[in-house]
Amino acid sequence: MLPVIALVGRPNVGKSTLFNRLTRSRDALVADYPGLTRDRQYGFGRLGPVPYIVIDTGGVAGGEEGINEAMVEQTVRALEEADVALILVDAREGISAADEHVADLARRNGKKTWLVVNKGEGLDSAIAGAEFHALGLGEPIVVSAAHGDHINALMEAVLEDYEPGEEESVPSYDDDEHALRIAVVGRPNVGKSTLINRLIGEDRLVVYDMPGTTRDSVSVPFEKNDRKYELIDTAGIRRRSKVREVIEKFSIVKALQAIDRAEVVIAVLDAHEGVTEQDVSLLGLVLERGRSLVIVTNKWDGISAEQRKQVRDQLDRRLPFLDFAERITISALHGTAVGDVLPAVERAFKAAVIDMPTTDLTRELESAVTAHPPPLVRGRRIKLRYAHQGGRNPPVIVIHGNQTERVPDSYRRYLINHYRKVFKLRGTPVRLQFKSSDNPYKGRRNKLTPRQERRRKRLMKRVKK
Ligand SMILES: Nc1nc2c(ncn2[C@@H]2O[C@H](COP(=O)(O)OP(=O)(O)OP(=O)(O)O)[C@@H](O)[C@H]2O)c(=O)[nH]1
Ligand SMILES: [Mg+2]
Repeated sequence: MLPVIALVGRPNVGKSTLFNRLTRSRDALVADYPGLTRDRQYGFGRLGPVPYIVIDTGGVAGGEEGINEAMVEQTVRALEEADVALILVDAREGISAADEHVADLARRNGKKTWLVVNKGEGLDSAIAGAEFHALGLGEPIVVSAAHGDHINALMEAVLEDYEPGEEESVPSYDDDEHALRIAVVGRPNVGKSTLINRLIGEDRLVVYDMPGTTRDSVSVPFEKNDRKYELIDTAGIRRRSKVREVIEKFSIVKALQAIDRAEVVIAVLDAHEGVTEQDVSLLGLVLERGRSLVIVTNKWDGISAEQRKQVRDQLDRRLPFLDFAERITISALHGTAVGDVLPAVERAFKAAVIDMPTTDLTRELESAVTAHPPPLVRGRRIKLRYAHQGGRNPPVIVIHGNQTERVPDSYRRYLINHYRKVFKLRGTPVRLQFKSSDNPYKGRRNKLTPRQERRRKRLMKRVKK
């Protein structure tokens, strides 16, 4: 499971600025998707070898007088969900009553905490940090979220005890031995458990106990048509026999852990409720994590033709950034169209793990460019020369050329859509990366990546023993 890091602190200390920096690595490629909300409180991140989940708190008004009730509540909730808390304070303003209040909350929570002194650019760390010892939260670490100073060192310390992320091994589509991991996510009561029971088959009753904490999810292995699957259920179902009405507690963190583990995500919406704010942010996070996706709208029975049209319109309007995903309307209760779900999952997975030969990618680049050339920038035309595949699940297409940093978003989208059409990339996000060959030595450094650095350290340790 990914470590969960909460950013807490009084208003205006720079929590959101740090959040953006910590999630940027994952976020960078999301620019190609219009309509995706950027105002997030949860995010995936990875700066060094250990991937993580970050929670931003605040954005709630709290005045001079300290922090208000809503902030306290948000802080406490984030602390509960997190493994580690970063407590932010402001180097320029010194300790305030609100800082002491936050420190108190964190201490009471008992999780591992780090004291982060932000806005420290241009300051001497020892001097800037000194007064914050008084908070009793250990050694202050002075950083600048806005400028990026000491952020890597901070995260290295914070994540030291956690396992580096495994090299993601992407199975091939035809691998019969591989159990395809599917996360079923959605708000409480949208019908996730009913859908899961339907998918697995009526004859098999899903019996498992309530997971220990709200953060655990349960995995349900099953086989269908000679294919192995593992359903990751975030609903927290209880024994059906004992509890008819399932009471769920919605935990975004739990959904994120499941999304991280899965290869394909089934996002379940409720036709009666339409697309809610929570659905939009959860779906944005599926995209951010680069997972292939099937959108299932449940409870399609018993709603009028007019309501159906409304829900369809809402999907178009609110989720333009997910136009690549197949949409299925079902009734999990009656079983209507449930049979369409797994085939759509299969298609999404197939697209996500596709192999695209360099010759085909380059040929298609040429044909796209011929049909509709990239714009002139400062009198020079952007040149796109060749393309190759840079990753799978989701597919990454790397395009080499000149002035590629100037390719407008609209042109990126045009290229993505072209590739989508040609390679039938339905159901999966597609990422474009540009590499400029204006100066082949630019940005190349004789420096180990954090991963290599870590490996080197490990080896050295072993040698010394
Ligand atoms: N000088 C300096 N300013 C910073 C730094 N980090 C953030 N800021 C500024 O501080 C202000 C508040 O930053 P936010 O990231 O919105 O702070 P926040 O803690 O999320 O605030 P709330 O969500 O309202 O509680 C903004 O004007 C930022 O540009 C930094 O490292 N140095
Ligand atoms: Mg904020």
